Amino acid sequence: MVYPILTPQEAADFVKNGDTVTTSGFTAAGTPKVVTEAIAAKAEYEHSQGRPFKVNLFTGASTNDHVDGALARANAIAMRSPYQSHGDSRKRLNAHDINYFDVHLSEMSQKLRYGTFGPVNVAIIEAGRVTDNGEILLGSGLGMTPTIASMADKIIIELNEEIPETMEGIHDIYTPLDPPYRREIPIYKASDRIGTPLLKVDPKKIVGVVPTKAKDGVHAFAPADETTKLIGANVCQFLLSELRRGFIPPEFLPLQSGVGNVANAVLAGLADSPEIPAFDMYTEVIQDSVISLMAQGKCRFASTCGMTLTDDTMAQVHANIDFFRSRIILRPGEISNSPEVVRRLGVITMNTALEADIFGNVNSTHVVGSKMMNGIGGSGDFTRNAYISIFSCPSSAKGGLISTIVPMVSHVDHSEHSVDVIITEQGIADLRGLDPLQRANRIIDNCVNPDYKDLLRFYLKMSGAGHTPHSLKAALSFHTTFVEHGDMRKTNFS
Ligand code: 0RQ
Repeated sequence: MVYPILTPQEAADFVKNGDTVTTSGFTAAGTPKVVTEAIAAKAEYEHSQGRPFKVNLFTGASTNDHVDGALARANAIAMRSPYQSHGDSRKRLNAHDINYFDVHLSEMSQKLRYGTFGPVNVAIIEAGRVTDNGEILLGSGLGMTPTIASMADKIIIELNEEIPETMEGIHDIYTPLDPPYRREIPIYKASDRIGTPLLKVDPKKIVGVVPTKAKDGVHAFAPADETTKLIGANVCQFLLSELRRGFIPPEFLPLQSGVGNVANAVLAGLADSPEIPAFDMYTEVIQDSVISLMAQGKCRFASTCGMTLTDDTMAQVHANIDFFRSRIILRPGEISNSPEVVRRLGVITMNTALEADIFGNVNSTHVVGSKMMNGIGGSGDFTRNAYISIFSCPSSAKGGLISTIVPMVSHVDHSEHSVDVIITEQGIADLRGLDPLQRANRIIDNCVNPDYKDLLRFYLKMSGAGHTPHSLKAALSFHTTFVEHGDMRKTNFS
């Protein structure tokens, strides 16, 4: 190999204070595992010497403890975008130790290419193989890798022996031209391949290769509990009724599903619904449940940006790679989440809300209006362009102290115009074609936790006139009551 073999520390020496550092991967899948730890150690050393050291960190989506965790703990991040989900980075950005801004995942790569966020100094890319002419076999998540590889001044390769050669052929690397030269992205079904299996980079930019053998280390989800099982069953019941009345065609439509416990339970529910035919997924992340659905023949094909699989499930994929390579495509995030393709394919989208209001606006990101949870991720890319957009969540959180259905959301990520259906363990509110008052009544009747129904009915009655009736004084009373008394049930509108 023509590239120097480096220790993680030697690789970290290429990173300077103020640099913009970017990484491969999407969630923990395909994300670097050792160099960022060494950058964090370097930052801690520099800080101990009284010198500043922070980098801007841009990634495909959330990462892992080695990236967001280590760098946040070392207070080594100046600016961060887009989605993150690590407790340590969440603490830092809510304290403004990190300047965080949230961006739709599909837009991040093009915004970088347009120059919106300045130059890219370093790209750290996990690979299974790199050739002397700069051809790279990538890992289990793509994220923004093609864009950061083309923009970065320096590329550091984490050569991970856990990525088998047989993964070649699963990736589909494609970068659209930028305006005014952009053409359509020629995907007409989830399984269409439009790019190349290997990433080609300028070999002169590769400053070195760091050998590793670390697995993605994805945590298993909690087994579905009664509430998430009921949500899953309600989503399936809704899909089935749409199929029966012919609104979803008999061959079905591609599904997108978010990440997390609720999303996992929904997919498990699909497996248990014999009337729902085998389907394709056009999504950004596949979790263990999708691999089971494929093995059962229920999921025919999945187009995704990352395989966020536990190590055991990843081993199962590697052991049966011919089966899975013909059923999975790994795409860059701007393609897996492309609004153009989502709308063309008629994707049915299923995402999780933190809270929704009685008129159908959804907050996916901010706890009680101000604390960032994770970010909008790809939920906006899919929701806004869906054939049917579904949001689900338990009807209450924190043991009933919080109603997830509120008079007015404390932060808006998805406006009423983009939200078709809300589903909780209580039931289904199909909001399509309803005016705001009708929507409010349907959500209260079908989705609200019994502890909060009377309160919300009272709110609606007291709100008076207008197309979307609100009492501006009382609209955030659920939240202010929670902040003051720790229990939304104590809300008193009078
Ligand atoms: O807190 O962990 O302390 O118990 O929020 O809630 O119900 O376990 O749901 O894990 O699916 O996460 C919206 C955050 C939901 C996620 C969100 C508390 C609750 C719990 C988690 P604990 P659940 P999930 C694909 C698409 C945006 C991005 C997106 C998300 C914790 O789905 O980040 O959709 N979505 N991307 O107790 C205060 C409320 C609450 C609340 C729940 N109203 N107020 N706390 N919680 N509701 C992925 C990518 O883009 C990569």
